[in-house]
Amino acid sequence: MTTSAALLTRANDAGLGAIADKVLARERLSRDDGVTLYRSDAHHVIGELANWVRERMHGDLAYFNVNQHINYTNYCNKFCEFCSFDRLPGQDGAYMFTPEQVAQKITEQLGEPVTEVHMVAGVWPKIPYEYYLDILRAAKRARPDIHVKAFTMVELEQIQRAAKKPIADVLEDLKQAGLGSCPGGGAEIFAERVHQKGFRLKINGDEWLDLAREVHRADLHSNCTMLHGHIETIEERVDHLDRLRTLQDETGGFQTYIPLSFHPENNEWSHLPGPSALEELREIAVGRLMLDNIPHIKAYWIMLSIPIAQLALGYGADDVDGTVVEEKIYHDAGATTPQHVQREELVRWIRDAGRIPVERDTLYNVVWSADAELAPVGHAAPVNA
Ligand code: V47
Repeated sequence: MTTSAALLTRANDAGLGAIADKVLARERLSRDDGVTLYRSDAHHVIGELANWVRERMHGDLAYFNVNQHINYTNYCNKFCEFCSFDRLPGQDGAYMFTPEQVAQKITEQLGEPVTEVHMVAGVWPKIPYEYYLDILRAAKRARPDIHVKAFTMVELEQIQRAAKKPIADVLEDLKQAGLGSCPGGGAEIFAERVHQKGFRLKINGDEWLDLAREVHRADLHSNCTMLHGHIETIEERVDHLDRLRTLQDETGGFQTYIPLSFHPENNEWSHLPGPSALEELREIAVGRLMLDNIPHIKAYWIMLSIPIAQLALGYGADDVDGTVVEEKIYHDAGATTPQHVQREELVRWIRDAGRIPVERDTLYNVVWSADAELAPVGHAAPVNA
């Protein structure tokens, strides 16, 4: 770790001295500070500040998991401009897995030490309520000890419509059927201007946050995301982060924040370039600095590429997601990363990045650790907030 004096000098030289003072004193950054961080071109100083916080919280530990993604349908009626994954039933490439097919996908991986299945998909109003319960039950039947992390807030809104009952009852049913936690997608950018321009048929920011609150009230953890690098302004990004932070103060239910880099192929926003590598790293860093109450920042390697995810472990991230197996949302949008890596490869990349690999389960209990003293197996991952 750099000394605080050296870091302060560099931050002062970059015009970020006041922010660095706050970071070192563990003070909360304001919205204006967030705007300053985005406007500054001192990428590496911002990265160093975020790394300082990351090491204060997690030392050199870097988390990964052995997981499997299942995108159970690409039927969708939301027509989001940034999306390359959605199809209408009958359209070329449209699909919807039966509960048996979901079980089959999980059974195919029984030889791998998978601890989590991550299920997200499009939204289709004709899907009956029972289907959602059935795919959860099918997953648990296929692998009873697996943690099912499923359904973004956007899917939950549709599931509640299908159920025609209060969200608290729906969440109770889903838990009974096997739901263990919720992923962080569908948040995009909370600002109403962007919602209207890019994804107006989908729930808006307030609705996403209200549903996340209900999820946390139902004693479920969830993740949170921000889709960046398209038509949003810096102020809208800061607004998004601040609203996540405010809800987290209230509920404490978010485990991980994942900045999602916009991928521009095969969608309505293909004319936009998408974020550069430096912008992706800055997004990780600003997330770490602004979200002082969210324990983990994930560099989702599928989206970032392996080299950028490795760099991100020095820019504020402490997690790289998992082995994944099969991914459609980013690959339909032009991602060129592999869809599957072996557990051992993740371990090697993390070591190459100078960090200590720790395999976690979805709720950040340590499954395996390269340093049993710093992160003992069977215990919750250490966080020094
Ligand atoms: O909700 C869609 C985004 C999300 C594009 O919780 C796009 O651990 C970029 O939720 N370019 C789904 N992004 C992915 C998701 C997720 C991924 C990894 C980990 C976790 C977690 C959650 O992907 C969608 C949307 O925000 N998305 N299209 C695109 N063209």
